[in-house]
Amino acid sequence: MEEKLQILLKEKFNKNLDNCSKEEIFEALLLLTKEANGKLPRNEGEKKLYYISAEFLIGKLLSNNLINLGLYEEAEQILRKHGHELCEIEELECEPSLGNGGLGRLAACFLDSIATLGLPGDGIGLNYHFGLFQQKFEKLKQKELKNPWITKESWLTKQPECFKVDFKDFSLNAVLYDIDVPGYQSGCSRLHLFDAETVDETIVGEDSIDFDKEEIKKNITLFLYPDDSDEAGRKLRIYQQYFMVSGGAQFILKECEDKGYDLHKLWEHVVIQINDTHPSMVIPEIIRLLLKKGFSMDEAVETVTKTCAYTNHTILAEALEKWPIEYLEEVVPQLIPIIKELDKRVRRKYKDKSVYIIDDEDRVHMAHMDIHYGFSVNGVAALHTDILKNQELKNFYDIYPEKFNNKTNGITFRRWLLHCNRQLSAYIEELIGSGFKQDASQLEKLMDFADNQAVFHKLAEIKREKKLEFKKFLQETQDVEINENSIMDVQVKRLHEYKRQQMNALYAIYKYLDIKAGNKPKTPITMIFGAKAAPAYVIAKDIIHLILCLQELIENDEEVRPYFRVLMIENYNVSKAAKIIPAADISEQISLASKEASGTGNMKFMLNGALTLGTEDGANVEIRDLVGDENIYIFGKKPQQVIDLYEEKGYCSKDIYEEDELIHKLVDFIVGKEMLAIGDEKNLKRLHKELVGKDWFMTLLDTKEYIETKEKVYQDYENQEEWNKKVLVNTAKAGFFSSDRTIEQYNKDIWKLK
Ligand code: Z57
Repeated sequence: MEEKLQILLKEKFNKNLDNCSKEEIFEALLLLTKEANGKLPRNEGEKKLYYISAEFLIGKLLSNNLINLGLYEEAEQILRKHGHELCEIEELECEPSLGNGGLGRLAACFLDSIATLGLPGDGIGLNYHFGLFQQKFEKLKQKELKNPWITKESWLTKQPECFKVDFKDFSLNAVLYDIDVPGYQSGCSRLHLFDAETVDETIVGEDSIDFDKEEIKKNITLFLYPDDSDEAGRKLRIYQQYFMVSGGAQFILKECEDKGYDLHKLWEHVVIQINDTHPSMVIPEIIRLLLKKGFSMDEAVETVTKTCAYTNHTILAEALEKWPIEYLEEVVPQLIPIIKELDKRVRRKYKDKSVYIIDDEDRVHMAHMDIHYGFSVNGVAALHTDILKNQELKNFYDIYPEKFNNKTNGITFRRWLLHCNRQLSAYIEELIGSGFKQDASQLEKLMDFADNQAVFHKLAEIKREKKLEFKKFLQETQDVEINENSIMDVQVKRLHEYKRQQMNALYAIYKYLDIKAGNKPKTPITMIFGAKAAPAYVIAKDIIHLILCLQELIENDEEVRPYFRVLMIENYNVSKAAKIIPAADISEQISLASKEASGTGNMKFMLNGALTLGTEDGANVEIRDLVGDENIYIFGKKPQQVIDLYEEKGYCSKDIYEEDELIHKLVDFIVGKEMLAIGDEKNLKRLHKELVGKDWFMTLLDTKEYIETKEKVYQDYENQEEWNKKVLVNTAKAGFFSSDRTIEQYNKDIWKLK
């Protein structure tokens, strides 16, 4: 490897390992890794999976590729010999921001597991030039900037194929950029990202994310989920989706035909996993293409239905896509007769209006199309699937009980343990051998040490080391100095009212006032937030403002600051997650019960030895079942209680606010004199009004119990022996949440690949 690196450096820059820059080493390593990826055998077989998704939040690739190729240690040693650190080189890589949050990151973990398990399967998505915006804080508010992540030398490899995609008024050529996905000591899968050559990056301003939404040819793959708060934005979303699925469908059929297979037996050679409803137009699109190839409508419908499977990731009504048929008519008129035919077939069979594809207001329910015309519907955690079956999609479950199944999410342990926590990984290996790297369930062997003081001690030492690393990172990047001896209490995830960052902020107010009243915590506490808000989501941005104001208040309060701090990390993303999570003691998973479909951050924290403080929601329920009540902190109203409150309209935040003195005080602090002296009155008052007058996600319902439980967690931390025992149990029981397990289940129940 050393020789190869030297040759590359010589060729490209006329330099060697001793006199080149970090940037040059990065480029040489990238080329070397790409070449190694290219030499891996592609996972192949009679039947192939296509995982279609609008998001693949793959994160930086250099280190993970090196780990999977088995080259990481060697690269590290060679660089060290010449005075360089691989972890510093890694910092130079731009993070591809091709996803928002959980759904996109899940797709990335899945690709890693698919490749690792040797399954024939690829991803299909879009190559957004600026991806998701980059977040800056300015005047205690979020500002959005573009994130140009594609550099001259990159992981993308342009492919020769090209597919014509027709829209109502024009056509575009869909070209493919591929990224190799090496499995862990295994073969290789691929991520295929469609792009258009007409895209023009110059229509976006320097430090902004504004652009002309009507100029589709120039903007189609500029941004992920551009602001969909107005009509032009929503139509652009349809353009993007159709561009992806039409390119994807043509690509899939071509690969199938090129291998000499009969499209009449498509389902024997192809399975398409539809990741949420964003790619749902692939169903009518494949039907359209098959009709053009001479299929009858009955044949085409049957073929598609046997080929497509749908994953649901949310029960939030606003996240279930319903496109006005007139929008579709203006963008992709060729799909309208097919969608109408699919709807007609449903109407012929079923009286129940709630299962129609086109509703009374002429909106197309994408999920309904997926359920009728796919062979599988899965939720992403046991609780979530139960809610789908018994409430949200009950009328569909009654018709198609055999289609419904659960696939509890998972995460790749290559990135979320082997890479982000090399120290913990090495120590685990010392204790139980290296088998857990291939078979995560072997982590269970750690239970043999559940009473071993020396092991607890070492785990605490590793945690402290990770806190120190994180401290150094924050010092260098955000110019703040945290206390490595404090409790790290972390909530990092997209900002959304249902995730209830505002409840955590109310706790911060509680703690601030409590310390002001003279009650100092024994161990100092650092509360860490990290979250991006959708640019058009007003209340989410107000919540960020609240947290930043609290940070400002406490940072300038000498009485409180030594004991309690609130810090918001700027531009939370995959790379930052990999630094924060191993340093965390407490994992905040406090969504309103029933609303978080699964969560995957919860799994990453558990694996890295943070204890969950959470509600009975999503995969938290399964974490609790695995670790037992004594190793997790669960609080709050239960899912069914919450569902009942919604159905009987039984929740009134105003009543709680009026009746509970403490809550009244905490909520009013948001618009009290201290906060108004720091923040923007308009934002703070709007948030206050929202909490008192509406509080759609029932923050005040659980606030009291949350405060009590969190106090208990901090108190328990003081008994380090007991605490570290819980930590050990959490890591030991995390094996179930390996995405290798998830993918094995997808394959066994849905894909049936060899
Ligand atoms: C997204 O990240 C998720 C659901 C969505 O409907 C959209 Br749009 C984006 C998340 C869920 O909120 C998480 O609970 C879940 O763990 C994740 O998808 C992966 O399934």
